[in-house]
Amino acid sequence: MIKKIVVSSIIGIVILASLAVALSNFNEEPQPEPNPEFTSESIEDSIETESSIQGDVIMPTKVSRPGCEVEDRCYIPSVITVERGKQVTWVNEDSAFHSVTSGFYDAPTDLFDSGHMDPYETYSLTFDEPGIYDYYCTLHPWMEGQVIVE
Ligand SMILES: [Cu+2]
Repeated sequence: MIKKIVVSSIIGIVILASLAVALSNFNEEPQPEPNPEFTSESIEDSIETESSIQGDVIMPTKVSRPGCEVEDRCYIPSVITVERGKQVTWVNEDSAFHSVTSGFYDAPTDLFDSGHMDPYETYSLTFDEPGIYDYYCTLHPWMEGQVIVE
């Protein structure tokens, strides 16, 4: 009985597979040559999709080495102002880990901590209380930012 079921399901798979091959051949034949313009457009589209992860603050590339703090570009923007109750989303666009951690490296405030964020990971926070919220990266002490909640 079990053998029969196995055999019949194998036959079923073979039939499905040959159907799929036949169908794909059928689809392939009438298709015209790919339009080069269309192809490049769709490549552009996919690139756009990858870099269009929604974020209010970006951790750009190469901030894992000191230097970004000179022009205040470790988080972009380094200061963001939002209305109370609004959400702020950070995106790690670097290839290294980073964090969004409240306070300063030598004076953390324990209000929030993203933990280590992987490349292209996002972290979102909603700020209900007006105030000035300093934050930094636990891995790179020179990375500092600020959220101003009005
Ligand atoms: Cu960092």
